[in-house]
Amino acid sequence: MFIDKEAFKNDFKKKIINMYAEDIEECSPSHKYFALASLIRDYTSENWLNTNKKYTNNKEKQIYYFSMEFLIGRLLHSNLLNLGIRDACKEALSDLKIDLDELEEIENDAGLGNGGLGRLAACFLDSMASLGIAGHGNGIRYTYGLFEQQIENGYQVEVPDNWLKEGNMWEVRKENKAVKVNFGGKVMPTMENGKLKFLQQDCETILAVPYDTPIIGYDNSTVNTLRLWSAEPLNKDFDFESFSRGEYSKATEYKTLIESISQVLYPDDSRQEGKILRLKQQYFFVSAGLQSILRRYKKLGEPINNFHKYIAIHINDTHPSLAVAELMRLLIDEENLAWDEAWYITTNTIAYTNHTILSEALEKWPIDIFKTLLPRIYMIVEEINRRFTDEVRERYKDENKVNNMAIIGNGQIRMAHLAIVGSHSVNGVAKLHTELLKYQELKDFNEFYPNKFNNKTNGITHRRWLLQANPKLSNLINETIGDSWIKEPNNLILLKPFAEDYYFRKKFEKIKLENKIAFSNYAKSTYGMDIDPNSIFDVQVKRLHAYKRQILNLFNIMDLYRRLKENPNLDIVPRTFFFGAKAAPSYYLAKKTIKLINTVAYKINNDTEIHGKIKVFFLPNYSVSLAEKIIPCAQVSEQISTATKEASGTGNMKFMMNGALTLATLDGANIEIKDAVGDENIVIFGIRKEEVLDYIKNKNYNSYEFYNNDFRLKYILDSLINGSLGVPSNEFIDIHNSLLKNNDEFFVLRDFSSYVEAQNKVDYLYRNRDNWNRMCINNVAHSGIFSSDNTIKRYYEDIWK
Ligand code: 26W
Repeated sequence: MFIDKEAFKNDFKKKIINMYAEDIEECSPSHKYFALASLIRDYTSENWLNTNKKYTNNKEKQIYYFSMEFLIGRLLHSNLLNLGIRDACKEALSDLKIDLDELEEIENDAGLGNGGLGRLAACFLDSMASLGIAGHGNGIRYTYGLFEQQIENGYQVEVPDNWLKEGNMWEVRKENKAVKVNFGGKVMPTMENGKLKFLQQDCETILAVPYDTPIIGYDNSTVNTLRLWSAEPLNKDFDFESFSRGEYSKATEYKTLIESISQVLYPDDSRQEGKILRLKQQYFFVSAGLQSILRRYKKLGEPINNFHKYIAIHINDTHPSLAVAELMRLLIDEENLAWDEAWYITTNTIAYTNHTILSEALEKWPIDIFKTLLPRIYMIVEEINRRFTDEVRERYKDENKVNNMAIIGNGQIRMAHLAIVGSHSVNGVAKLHTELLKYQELKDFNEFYPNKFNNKTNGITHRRWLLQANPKLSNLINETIGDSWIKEPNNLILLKPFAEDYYFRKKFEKIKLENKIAFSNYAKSTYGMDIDPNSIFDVQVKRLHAYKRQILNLFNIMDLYRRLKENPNLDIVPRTFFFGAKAAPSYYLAKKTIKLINTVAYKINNDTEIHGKIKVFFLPNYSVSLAEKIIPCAQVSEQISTATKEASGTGNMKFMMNGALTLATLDGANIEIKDAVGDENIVIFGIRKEEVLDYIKNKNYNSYEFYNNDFRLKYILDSLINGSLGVPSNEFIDIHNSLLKNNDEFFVLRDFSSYVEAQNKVDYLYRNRDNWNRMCINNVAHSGIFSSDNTIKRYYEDIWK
């Protein structure tokens, strides 16, 4: 898109007057941000309309990505970049004495996700639009996103994330596109024109109102749509009669109850409790999404039997698996299709991605809850299950197998099984993960459906994670190899020869330092942290979870600290360790881990004896926009999960793309990163999948052995409970227990020694700074294959097309 500077300035001034009746001189920075965002949305409206028209006129196949989470972060910067007008805007605003970077900082993050799964959905939206693929998001417009994390006295405190408080300029409320969603009631079989029909009676009907956000492609005039649904009462804001009687809280009770459906994102990935509201959320957005897709489809004038030829629905983990049953319901009850026809369409429309093998994250719903809330859907799931188990029984004559594979079993509905049976493709998110699904976790299903399973290694949008987050490095790349990599990320490989160029290495090093200085200044002014920009920046930012092993990182730090105390002249390269992580509010051990990190950080950072050689910082409220700040200045990327536990990881890709060295176990996509960059450009440690699986199978791991035989571990674990950390001695007893009495589920003690060695190797490698830079440049050069553009092309070719 082209903008004329003077015209833009006029538009902007007018916008401010129109929105706020203010002159630009008296207008607050926040109003300036909103006016700018609103103006940019105006600029995209025509392309948005045209994209939709084009899709309809060409009857292009539409892809709908169903996800409970879209962790998109901020949009102003990326929208300006994708429109190709950021430089022009920046100049024009600077004429008006406005700093664009400052305005961009005002935007609230759309934090509608927990972690990798939600961020992946956001990267996919960017890639689909940028590749000109007709792909759209379908999800929930949570009034509150993932909680805001504050740290008080070292503990995580959760504060509601009221991200919409000041408004959201990107979204458009489409009341005319609202649909109804039914809960509860009972199902009445009746005969209608000689056909059996299932009427839903006495149900509670609520209104789903869509809010659409434009998803702007990079330099291609494509504008796709992220449609997020909000729950509202059908026909009354509040009960006027109750209000007149003076029963004020009763008058609004109903409204509040309905609205609670889209009130808040469940920040809970640690355990599966009785979360009826979460089931409601799932049905709510799945049903609303499918109804609106069906309505649009019918306008094409194609027969319903061709639905799957024009529509692909992708379900992001099991959370939207109700789509299988809801699409069946719509096709049978509303479109009058027979079961077999409806089943053919449904299974050819839906595809499913699995994101975890951790059993506690595989959703299961108690039958009674499910049946009460969704009686008609339950009938359909029962029928799907009956037909499916008949087939399994027929094939294997083995009741054990039937029970293991059934969709309904042990009083529960297994959402993963529903998703597998109801879709034509099931994919894992990295090679190892897919192997584990095919040959371990979902082995029976892979045997039953030999062609359904496939791998699609995750990716990240290089436009946000390099072009936007690291402008200095992007400029250097542009100067060196041109800017073709922005559309063809694989072209980053053209940088490889420059790893051998001394002057290039120096320039690269300088940019890393500048990024580190910029972050240090930011951290000083925002958190009061004193950071030495010349130390190595060693970063672990991700959800807090035992399998991700923040504890292992911390144990090395505690060991290093012990060594420094014994010998203050110990020769190490100064290092700053950064942590950033939110813990699910109900995940007790994760929260204790945050307290432990902060406790150790306090002790180390205030000990003058070690001359500031190491420092530890916990960055509060890790989010997309914080990731954009810390990743470009990171030098060591901590990817240290227990082998087999991290499905893929995507932070690992973001770090390599910004020239950090990966310190990793052979888990998830780390393996593919290692294969891409070569053994000489990565530091690998820890036990491999075989050993992990052996331990689990033979139940012969004993963490006490490591505790008893390694004085370092003994020292560290004892210090957790002997008061030497300066907190009451029972503060960390449960972490201690998890590692010893409960036998260390994630093999932290087993991998400790290997990890310390790997960390020493990092220190050693860094001393040859020139060669270190060479390794880092190689990482950037090989990162293009991890662009989500590549991932999306594979989804498109193998699954959606
Ligand atoms: C119980 C509901 C539930 C379960 C798990 C909600 C949310 C989750 C997670 C937060 C899911 C998640 O983010 N998984 C991550 O997905 C990424 C994208 O595929 C992978 O890279 C990560 O390895 C995986 O942990």
